[in-house]
Amino acid sequence: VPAKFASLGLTYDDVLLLPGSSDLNPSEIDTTSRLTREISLRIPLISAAMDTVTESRMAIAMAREGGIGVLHRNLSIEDQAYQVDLVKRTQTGMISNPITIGPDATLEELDQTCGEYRVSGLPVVDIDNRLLGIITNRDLRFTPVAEWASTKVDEVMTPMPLITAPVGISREDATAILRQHKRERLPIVDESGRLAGLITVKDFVKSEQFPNASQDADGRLMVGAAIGYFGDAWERATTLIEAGVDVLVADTAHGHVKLLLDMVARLKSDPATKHVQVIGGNVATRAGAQAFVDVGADAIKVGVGPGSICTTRVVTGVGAPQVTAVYEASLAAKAAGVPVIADGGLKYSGEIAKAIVAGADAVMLGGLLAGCEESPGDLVFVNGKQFKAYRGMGSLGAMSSRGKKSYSKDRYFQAEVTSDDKIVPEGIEGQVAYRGPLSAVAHQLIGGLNQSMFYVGARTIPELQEKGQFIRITAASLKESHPHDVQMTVEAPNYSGH
Ligand code: RVP
Repeated sequence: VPAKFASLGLTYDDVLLLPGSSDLNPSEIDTTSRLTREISLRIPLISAAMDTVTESRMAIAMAREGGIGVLHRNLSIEDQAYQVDLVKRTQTGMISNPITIGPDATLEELDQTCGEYRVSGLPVVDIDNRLLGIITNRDLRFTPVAEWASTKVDEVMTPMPLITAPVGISREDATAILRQHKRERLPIVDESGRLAGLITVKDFVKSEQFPNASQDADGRLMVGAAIGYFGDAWERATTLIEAGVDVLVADTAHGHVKLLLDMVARLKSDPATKHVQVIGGNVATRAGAQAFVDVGADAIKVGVGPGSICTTRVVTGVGAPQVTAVYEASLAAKAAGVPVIADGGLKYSGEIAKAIVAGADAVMLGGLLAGCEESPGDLVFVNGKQFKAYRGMGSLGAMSSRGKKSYSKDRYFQAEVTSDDKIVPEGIEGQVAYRGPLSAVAHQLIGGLNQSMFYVGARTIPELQEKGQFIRITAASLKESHPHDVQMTVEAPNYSGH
């Protein structure tokens, strides 16, 4: 019989990391870490699967920085798959199935498609995908906008013959051709004249600009997407896989549940799905983590109740303080070589290192990223200050049909509740300060982690996990840790009070 009282649970504010002897040069520090059994990231940050945090823009920005975004699932299967597609088409060495347009489309339709995919030109192909020409901003310049609805693409496109390249051309050769002919786009064409891909200058520039980017084997940005376990969950998972998702993330408040474990087991054994990485969760105990190890999960996500917008612990009385929960889960996961993700509850950059020392390989962030330019939702002005909305996926707003249909109620086991006044929320709706572009926010978070590693004397994340030692602290120490006995006059980019 397990003991009625487990031992004391600790969380981020209960501990500090002891400084360790260091013979490092800060520039040697490497934050590369494992996201799953098969995927590594240059920075161990994941944006949360929440409808005020991660849609395609955030996922693109996260992957460019070297982390990854998990697309939320409070939207239809098609819409979520479309978001995956938007990420997979961004910044690539070569786009293998470029967006194209037919010769009979109007310039108005062209303009719409270009806007939707944020591109400035498209290859023109016939029904058999044979390349007929290319149309870009430049070709549109001499047609007044008033005539766009009545002008066909093939009237103004630049027709074949174009400068093209054969399938399999190297990156260097492609760059040389683009440079020699001063072109921005190089269509890749097979022997029968069919369009097989597209290489653009913009993509090359982007890959130089984002040296840490998280890329798949074809050089495309990596992306994760949230799935459930209920109703059409299998269809969602397989549709996302078809769209090219790299990681499926079980997205539920309580993962230690048979239906979900069965789903992970099926995803990891079905020949059509088992190549995709699957993250199981959320759990907060060693037994919960062990259950996901046993069904073959590629990583385990930990966190029941630590989230800044979460009320699960007060509404249900269930949860476990996050540092202890991560440590307990890691005892099961590490023995099996499965990475652990600490999800929720991080308020400051210093807690990334605390999570890692407790046994995490990466952290998932909601509130710390919800204020970014790239998160969904508009800026709100309150008393001259800028904010962005941030809400729990278990909040009334996210689970009710207010606004639009909720697809993710099963995260809180309420899939079958149809009337809004019968919903039992486990989260709140709020707002966080606007923080500007993700690149600046990520810079501060990773800058903090680099300093943690230097102070502990760890060159790599595995070294940090091994060398890092906690000291338990008191409420008086916590007070000492924060600025005290002074009135703050200027907010720092990584600290605005507590
Ligand atoms: P935080 O980073 O502290 O804002 O927490 C984000 C995490 O909180 C999410 O990744 C998710 O696990 C959890 N969450 C999301 N919605 C809710 C809720 O409504 N209770 N909780």
